[in-house]
Amino acid sequence: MLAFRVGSLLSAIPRLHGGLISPHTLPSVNARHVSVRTAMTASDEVVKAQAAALRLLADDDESTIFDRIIAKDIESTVVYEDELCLAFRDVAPQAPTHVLLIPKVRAGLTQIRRATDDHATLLGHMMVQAGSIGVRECPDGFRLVINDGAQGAQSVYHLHIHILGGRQMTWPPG
Ligand code: TR5
Repeated sequence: MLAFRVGSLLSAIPRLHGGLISPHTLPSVNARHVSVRTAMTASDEVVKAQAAALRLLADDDESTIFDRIIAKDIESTVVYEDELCLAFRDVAPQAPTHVLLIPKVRAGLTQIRRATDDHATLLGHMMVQAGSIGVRECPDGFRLVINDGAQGAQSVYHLHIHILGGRQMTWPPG
């Protein structure tokens, strides 16, 4: 039942593209917000709808240090923030620029391997933002990394994209 409701909502959400859209293209769950719609962009509205939908997804795993960073209980150097995601500087940088981009609502995404179709809009949004942050911080190029599991050297079980740059990256990675 829950999966059906969330799936229906997400399939009704238009793709993120940043332009203005008609209120009629938005999910009916937002009907009571009609009065503020005219002042909002499509991405504002879609991002809010996606954040609400993500909050309905199960997330039974233990919270992590990133929840405390999101809640601002622990200080971090934030470089980007919106309704869906937060980017902050890694405390132990592996390159001159090392930013972590995380979803504000984990929604079961302890690891990228747990991604489902319900996360597709969030993950697309995060990739777009990772590219924007990367080019802003490292105009000469950068690397995006997602570690998964023990052999992937994952240490924090809240999905995050590493944005690394500011020096020549080598290949293959270690
Ligand atoms: O190893 P994975 O891919 O899981 O990456 C986790 C990243 O979180 C590492 O690069 C850590 O350096 C980073 N990390 C861990 C903590 C932390 C952090 N970045 C910013 N601020 C942090 N605080 C306050 N505490 C951490 N334990």
